[in-house]
Amino acid sequence: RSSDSNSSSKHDKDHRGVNVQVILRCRPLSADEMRIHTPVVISCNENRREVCAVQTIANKQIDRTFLFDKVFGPSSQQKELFELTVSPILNEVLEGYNCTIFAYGQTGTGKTYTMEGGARKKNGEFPSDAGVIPRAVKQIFDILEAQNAEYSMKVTFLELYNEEITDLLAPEETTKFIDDKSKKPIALMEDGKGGVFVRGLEEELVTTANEIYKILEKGSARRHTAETLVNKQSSRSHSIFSITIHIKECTPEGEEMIKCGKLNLVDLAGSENISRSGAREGRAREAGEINKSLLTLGRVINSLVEHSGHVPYRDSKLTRLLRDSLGGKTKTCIIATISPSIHCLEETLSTLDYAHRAKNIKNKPEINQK
Ligand code: ADP
Ligand code: ZZD
Repeated sequence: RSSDSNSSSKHDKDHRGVNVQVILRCRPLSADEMRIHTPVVISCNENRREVCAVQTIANKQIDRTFLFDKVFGPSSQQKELFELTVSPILNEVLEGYNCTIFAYGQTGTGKTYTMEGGARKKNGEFPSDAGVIPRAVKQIFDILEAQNAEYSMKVTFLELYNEEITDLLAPEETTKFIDDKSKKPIALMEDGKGGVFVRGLEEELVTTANEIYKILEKGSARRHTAETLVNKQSSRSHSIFSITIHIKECTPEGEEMIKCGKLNLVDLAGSENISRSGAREGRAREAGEINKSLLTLGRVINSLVEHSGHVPYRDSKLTRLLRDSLGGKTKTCIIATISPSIHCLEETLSTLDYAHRAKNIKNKPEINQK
């Protein structure tokens, strides 16, 4: 067993940082893919945390194996992924850390299934295929209520498409018109402490899980309306849902203390236009499909793992927004999603390479305390 960052002492962590956690999830073949007997080229070994891709070139079989922090095979359930990877992160948020969970992968591999999951049931029941976001919301409230904690919570929900931020929670009247001038101006502002904030972004104070579900419903509806206006927007847009929690606590000396934790849940645009080396020239570029934010994310990851000095955070809105999650004070987890199908092999190898490289990013998490 290699020495993982989580086996090092607290002292070591302070000095060397904590690696970004990288989780790999492979979806099952769809019913259609099964019906036409689509060949499977991926095998997952959850116990060994390995994923193996089998590539046949000129009749030669080449196996490539990748090791991750956790691996979830095609039959993994939503609950299992949540309990093993997200639940521990929520405890850290409640201790006052900022944490970010990204979903990265080709369109159709399960990013949205993983982050959101199945739709809410009409009878108000919690869906068994609910994803990370609704489960995280439920668990945060369950814990806070069990602790009888004094807290306040606010959420934001935004979408980034073509370097433009849309506030999915903006009051109705400001987004009713497609006309740009009638849109509420949203701007990224430097906060003077090396961070950025989104000026004009709606922050909703919430007190129950149900309120958040209603907000997600509102935000989702808006996102889906936009989707019909801009063809296939969703696969090219990034969405960020954030929850900020302030918890009041008393020290053993009876002093009052405020801990503040933030959870960012990020569903990235489909990675299919980004090649292993970064930019994909040719077809995607000609089609104007280069996603500046996704490209810059790749370049930021590269420069962080290669320690190449300048990190190009400022080159895109996504990397400006999530700067602290990439080499900063936030704890970060990337869930990379892949398909088992032979037809996706090239993109799958690209995702496996990308995700595997991201394991080398180190952050320096700090508790926010006042
Ligand atoms: P993406 O967001 O990456 O484009 P989706 O989340 O829309 O992909 O997933 C594509 C399809 O595959 C959906 O029909 C989804 O329900 C299904 N799917 C994805 N991952 C899984 C999984 N782990 N188990 C079962 N079905 C899945
Ligand atoms: N993936 C589903 C949304 C869809 O695209 O319809 S599931 C969860 C996180 C972020 C946004 C939406 C949701 C989702 C939902 C479903 C239907 C209406 C609103 C929101 C959801 C699922 C279970 C519990 C809460 C929210």
